[in-house]
Amino acid sequence: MKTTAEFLINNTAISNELKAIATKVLNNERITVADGLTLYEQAELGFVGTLANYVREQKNGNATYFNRNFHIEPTNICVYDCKFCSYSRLVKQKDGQWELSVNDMLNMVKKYDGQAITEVHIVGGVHPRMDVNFFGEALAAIKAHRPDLHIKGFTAVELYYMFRKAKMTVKEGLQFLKDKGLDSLPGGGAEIFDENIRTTIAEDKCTSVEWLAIHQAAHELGMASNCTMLYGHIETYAHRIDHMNRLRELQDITKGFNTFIPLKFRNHDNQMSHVPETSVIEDLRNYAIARIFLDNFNHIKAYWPMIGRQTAALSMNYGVDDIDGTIDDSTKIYSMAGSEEQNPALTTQQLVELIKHAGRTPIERDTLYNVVKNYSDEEEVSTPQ
Ligand code: V47
Ligand code: SF4
Repeated sequence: MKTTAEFLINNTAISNELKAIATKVLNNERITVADGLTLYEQAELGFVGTLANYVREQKNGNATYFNRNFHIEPTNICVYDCKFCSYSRLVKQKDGQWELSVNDMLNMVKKYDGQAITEVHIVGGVHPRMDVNFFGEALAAIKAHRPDLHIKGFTAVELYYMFRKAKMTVKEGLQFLKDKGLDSLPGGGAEIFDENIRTTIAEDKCTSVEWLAIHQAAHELGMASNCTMLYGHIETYAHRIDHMNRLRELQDITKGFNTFIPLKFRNHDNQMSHVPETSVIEDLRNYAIARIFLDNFNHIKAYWPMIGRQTAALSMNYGVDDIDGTIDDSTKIYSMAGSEEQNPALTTQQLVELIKHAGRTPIERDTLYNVVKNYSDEEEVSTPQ
């Protein structure tokens, strides 16, 4: 509520610099890169939380969104060797690898026949032989079987590799996959855009400029997408703000991003296991600052399988208005990296309860934030902007 946020401006314990930022936020003015950095460096959780909650309630009222989805991870074989990744196996490794055929993927979709699932999220390693035609065939088979299912698939990293191999321009490749049934892009592979940090933790994979260009091209073809930021490893606060600023600039041009998803670095069983993980307080501060900084994003998503149900519940008071989906134990990316949820699966009822216990109104959405069902007893539904 504005009155709660206005209290910050009258609080003598708060510096004038922070009060000036609070005034901008309460007047719905955009904060600058320097303001964002000041928030990271100086603001306590209570301060950013109050402002973020103000922004969140202005944009989404009391609603917290979720969807019914499952994941297909076609392979964990990857030509890259990102230092933070616990999931991939290099092509030359002999154990623990998996590769799904088109039929395997179709059978996974068939498991959900008759269930009110609205989205399948397809993401995996960058396999040297799973090419654009293979994925085109998979998309077409899934669409033919279940035309109503929204297919959100492939990070810009996977797309960049498969288009380059097929000698297709980004636009040609995206159009090809769109024609086969691809509806939107997930937000993975963004990691951190700063070129030095990116090269250190994710050598050789598509650059920040290429990642942004693929999302821009998707938006221009009428496909929505998500975006992420992998934080809490070797990056600085300045790198986080720079990352979000590049996203904010693209969003000003295309308005094509649905949601921003901060991804907390997990250090289990990867080449960066020596890097300590961030605290929950830092995670909540990060959600809040993202909510304040990204004024042209309608939604901020906390990915519950990664941070766990407790932090997901807390995050709804720190700018988050979406906690992703039912997942149904179909993803390994985070459980292999040491996430809170080892076998992530929540029924719709459990998600609804989680949101209600946090004092929010559960709204089931589809991928594009159309309301599927309002689970509150209240009459009023907060419509997405
Ligand atoms: O790009 C990999 C991250 C991403 C680790 O768009 C790690 O709706 C933390 O992007 N610690 C893939 N993060 C997953 C992703 C995603 C997830 C949920 C929803 C959506 C969406 C997108 O996972 C990778 C990378 O940034 N990741 N390893 C790790 N150890
Ligand atoms: Fe491959 Fe993605 Fe893991 Fe990097 S993060 S090694 S691109 S699966």
